[in-house]
Amino acid sequence: MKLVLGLGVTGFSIARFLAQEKIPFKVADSRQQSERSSRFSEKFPTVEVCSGAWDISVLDGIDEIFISPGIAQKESIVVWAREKNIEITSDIELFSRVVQAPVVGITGTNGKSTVTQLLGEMARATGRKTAIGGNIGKPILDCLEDDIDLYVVELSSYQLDYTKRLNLLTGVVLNITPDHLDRYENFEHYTASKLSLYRYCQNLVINIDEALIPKKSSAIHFGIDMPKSDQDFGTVTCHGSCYFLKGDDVLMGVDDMQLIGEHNVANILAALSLGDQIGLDIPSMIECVKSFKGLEHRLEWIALQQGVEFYNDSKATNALSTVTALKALTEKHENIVLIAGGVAKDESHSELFELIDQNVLAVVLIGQSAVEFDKGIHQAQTIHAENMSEAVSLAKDMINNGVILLSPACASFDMFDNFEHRGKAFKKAVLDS
Ligand code: UMA
Ligand code: ADP
Repeated sequence: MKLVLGLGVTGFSIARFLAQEKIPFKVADSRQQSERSSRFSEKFPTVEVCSGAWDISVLDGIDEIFISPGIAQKESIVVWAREKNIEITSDIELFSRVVQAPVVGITGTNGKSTVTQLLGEMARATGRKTAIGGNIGKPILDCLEDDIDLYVVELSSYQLDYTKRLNLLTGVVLNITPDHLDRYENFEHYTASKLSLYRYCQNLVINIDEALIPKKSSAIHFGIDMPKSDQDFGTVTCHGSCYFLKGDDVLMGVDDMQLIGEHNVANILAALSLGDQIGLDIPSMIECVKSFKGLEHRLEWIALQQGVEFYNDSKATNALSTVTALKALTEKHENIVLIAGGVAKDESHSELFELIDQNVLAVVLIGQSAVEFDKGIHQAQTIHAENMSEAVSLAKDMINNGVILLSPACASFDMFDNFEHRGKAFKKAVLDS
């Protein structure tokens, strides 16, 4: 008998897969979620559902566990399963056991979803039937179809931690900076988790600017500077204009991309490198880059109202992503009001606070971290808001022209269901006001 742990979207996708394959299983979820459990029981009336605090007896007769990525390794159910030598498997590994078409894997601390979506769209533009899934939102088992030519899969470190076998045609670790340290003993463990992706790759794409990633001569390298070999991707600045390059060949001007910020230059270089490695043609990829507007909630332009532009960067759930957003916007704007705060990660905020003090007029603070953030910000004006509509209204009072940016540098679950909910609340507050 198999056990599915977690009744989120991953758990449902595993259950659908096992039911279709007629493999007997039961499910367990340690957080009381009557709505989800009853929805599950409606769909799978004969499957046993164990809800509530983990109980070791749930492991009786189990030979393999399929686990959701949100369940930490320190959870007692995982510890007991390991003591009993029960195999623990991710949905990613289950997918890799049955998938026929080539798979590309993308991980990293930041930029995963952007690169995954862009590469997927590039592959579609060249006529390949492409599935885009994984940590980006759609569980990869739900993407399985017979006639797919290519799977582009975003992989989180949580998913990699429960994966022992996987076959990737190519893959990339975009970057590694401290994140999710509540789930890891230390930064080295988190780094090792990210780097484990390369174990499964037949070909490699490597960010040459990322010191923590070992370089390999057989890989395609990308980085912000001039490429070092003909197969590598980079950029060059000439007479004040910057260009994307493959080797010495100019591909397009950086100003021709719709996305903003140097981080997105790196993301595009990563997607081009992966696409080139799997044989996508460069002109089609370039057309795709020129029209790619990015994903919702990632430095998403919302509106221009009376000289003020509004950007939604709700996906910025750590300090570095807000630093990145501020750097991208200060390239073009002098007046910035930032809305930030929520559940802060266990990380250093000193670079963020320094950048805020140098480049931001005022910060509207929301959520649990508001008081702590206020203590760290010295030059920029700070003000506290109880909810998103108050935050937007206070921000508008502080600026006549420039940018109002939601980029919280924090997780959202003190005030919202998730970052999408937070971003939508921001957009509603902007567009309703
Ligand atoms: N659960 C328990 N006990 C626990 C923890 C969770 O029973 O100790 C149960 C919850 O009650 C819930 C279920 O597990 O019913 C939730 O499982 P989950 O947290 O693994 O979430 P899913 O809904 O399956 O979504 C997961 C990813 N979530 C996480 O990794 C936390 C989604 O990434 C991903 O899109 C989805 O699978 C499809 O692959 C989200 C995410 O925040 C967006 N990812 C992190 C990130 O990007 O930083 C890694
Ligand atoms: P992920 O899926 O890894 O969370 P996203 O593509 O969703 O990444 O982007 C989330 C946020 O991370 C963006 O809003 C941006 O602020 C930041 N970001 C994106 N790409 C990069 C990058 N290459 N380097 C640093 N920060 C980035």
